[in-house]
Amino acid sequence: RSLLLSGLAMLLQLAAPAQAANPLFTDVLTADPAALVHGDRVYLYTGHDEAPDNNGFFVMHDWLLFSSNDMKTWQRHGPVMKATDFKWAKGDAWAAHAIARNGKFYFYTTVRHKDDKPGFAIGVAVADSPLGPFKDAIGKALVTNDMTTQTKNDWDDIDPAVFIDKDGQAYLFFGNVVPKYVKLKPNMTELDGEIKTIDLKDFTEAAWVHSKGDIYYLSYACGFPEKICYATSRSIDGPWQYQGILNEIAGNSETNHQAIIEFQGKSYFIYHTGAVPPAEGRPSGGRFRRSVAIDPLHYNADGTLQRVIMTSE
Ligand code: FUB
Repeated sequence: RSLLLSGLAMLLQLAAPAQAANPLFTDVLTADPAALVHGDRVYLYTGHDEAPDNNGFFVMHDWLLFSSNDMKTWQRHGPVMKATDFKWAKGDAWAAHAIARNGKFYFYTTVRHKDDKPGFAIGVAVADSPLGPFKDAIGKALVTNDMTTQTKNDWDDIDPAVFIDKDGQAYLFFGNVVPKYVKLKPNMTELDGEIKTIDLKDFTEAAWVHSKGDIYYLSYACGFPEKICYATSRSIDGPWQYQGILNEIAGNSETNHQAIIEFQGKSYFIYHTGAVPPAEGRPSGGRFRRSVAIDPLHYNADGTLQRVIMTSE
């Protein structure tokens, strides 16, 4: 296909809203969803899997954005940022999370740090609009690997999830194997105090915190291959009570990664799956070729969550 035709096809895709069925998008591979409800729209930020078939690892350069006012029709906005926009990072646009504050939009990301600090780090970028473009807010990592933690795990600073509590205090949750959290200063770009670890059963990665009523929910990828588990607490500082599995292994992707939102009175569980069958002109899914899916989330009267089973719609 000529460059001109490819360019034209891309423009048409950006212009044409997609009608959602699971998985949401089949012509572009999306992973690690993070959704932001702002005004009357949902902004869905995703990672972008570009690994060819049978590749042995992730190939992820940038983050994509989709938005919707009904959770069915999705407008495509294209990439909002790439990992190397952080000058101190060398690539790997892994899981990210966007949040609104102070009339601005903060985008917390997982990226691989340049070789002076090997391993993953968390960056923070800022924009005046949820559509971006996002720019590095501080010119260095917000959380970086110093290899002095007890686990000596150079993936330990991944998968940021920010939560703003009712009193206005913001928290950054993150981690791989060992879940951690830390307060953020009101400017959202500096840590406030020490990083604490959390006692959570079977934690692998992909923390996400939300609240409903008086209950805090901490959902996360557990075990490997990953399921999504969750725990609840009456305080953001824990202790967290394990509540079980929320979503089973997602197709053949081996990882799973969730976002939980409430929009127009309904709750949604947004995650990724590798279960995209091959089709004409469409890449098949897999461990490093994932696709975002959305299903309704239902609460029981006692505040526990009903298990989410992937549907085809
Ligand atoms: O997409 C790369 C990594 O895989 C994410 O950071 C993890 O949560 C897992 O989904």
